[in-house]
Amino acid sequence: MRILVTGGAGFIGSNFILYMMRQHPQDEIINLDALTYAGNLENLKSVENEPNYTFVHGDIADKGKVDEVFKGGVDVVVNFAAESHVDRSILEPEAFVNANVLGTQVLLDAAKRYGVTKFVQVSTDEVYGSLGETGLFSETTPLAPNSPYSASKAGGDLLVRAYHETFGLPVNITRCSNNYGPYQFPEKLIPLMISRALHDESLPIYGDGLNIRDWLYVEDHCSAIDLVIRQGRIGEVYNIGGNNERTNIHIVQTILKELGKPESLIRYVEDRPGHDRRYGIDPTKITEELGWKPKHNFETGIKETIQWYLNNKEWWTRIQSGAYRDYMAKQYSGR
Ligand code: NAD
Ligand code: TDX
Repeated sequence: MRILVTGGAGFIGSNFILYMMRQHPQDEIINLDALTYAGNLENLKSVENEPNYTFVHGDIADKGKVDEVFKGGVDVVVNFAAESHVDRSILEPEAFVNANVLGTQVLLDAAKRYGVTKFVQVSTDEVYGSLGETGLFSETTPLAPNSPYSASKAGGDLLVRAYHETFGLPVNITRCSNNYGPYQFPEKLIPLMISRALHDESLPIYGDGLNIRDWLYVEDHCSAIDLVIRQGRIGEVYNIGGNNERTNIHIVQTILKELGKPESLIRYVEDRPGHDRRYGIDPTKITEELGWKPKHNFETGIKETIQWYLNNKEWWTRIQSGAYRDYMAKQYSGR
């Protein structure tokens, strides 16, 4: 099987490529990535010379480049490529529409023209909006995105649905909860707080810190996508989550405790505009239909992740370049 992985140099995409090359060494992987600020080929050093791995530098919204890749032969597409950070989408929404909506459409169109056995759209629980104190997101929960990021992901998802209904493209959409683990860019909650705490910098918590996210170790997300590629029923949506709801303040306190740093580093700052209160995934469908089960529990997964960031300081200090510092100044000025 020749699998086109888009966005394979990012956090989940690179974990996915490493996972797939371990699990299915007979498959070929083509990684198409634009190498935005979030893309880092260092994550894939261990496989870059493998004969069944190819990297192509390009934008999924670039028709010519996408055509070139499909001409080489593609059986399955797994679309991770996206602008992925909610705060950046509030500062500059345009890039999100280009990558997440237009980029998805260009890929779908190539998949339709060349023919594929499966197109998997890697989406997010954020397209469902926000939950109150009770209830969980199921696959039939109406889409109600609240940020430019989640709206652009929902736009991509709806195009995937339309290419299935209109053109019969064999698709699946997966909607996963918040991921954590190695290689996550230090703008996202967990690596941001680890890296700042290690430098004894203040830890900015938006609002009252009681917003809830449902956390899943990245490798468990990868195993779910692998199952969906092979066994997912055509045209279906699968929610992915491990029933690990935690408040943001709990996450930050856990990190401080593990690092032996004081809670006095915590700063409550102005809330994120449109901040979703709670996410929670009902994973019954993927569990019962495909037999998926997460392997990592949160308590050990978070400790392993903190240890990874401690062991790989060079990885994240190299990333904290000029562009990262400019973003941090914009995002947290006045907060
Ligand atoms: P990330 O920001 O770490 O990586 C995104 C990757 O996509 C980068 O390598 C970047 O260079 C690449 N990219 C961006 N725009 C591109 C374009 N136009 N063409 C080609 N490549 C492009 O993101 P992530 O956290 O790894 O998320 C991957 C996917 O999973 C996204 O689609 C995201 O919406 C989805 N998702 C993420 C989470 C999470 O918790 N991180 C949860 C659920 C779903
Ligand atoms: O400095 C911060 N302070 C803070 O309180 C940051 C960066 C975040 N937060 C809060 C906001 C959220 O409630 O922590 C929570 C998690 O924030 P993020 O790490 O930015 O993730 P989130 O907004 O939940 O979105 C993530 O999960 C779903 C990914 O970034 C998305 O790509 C994915 O779709």
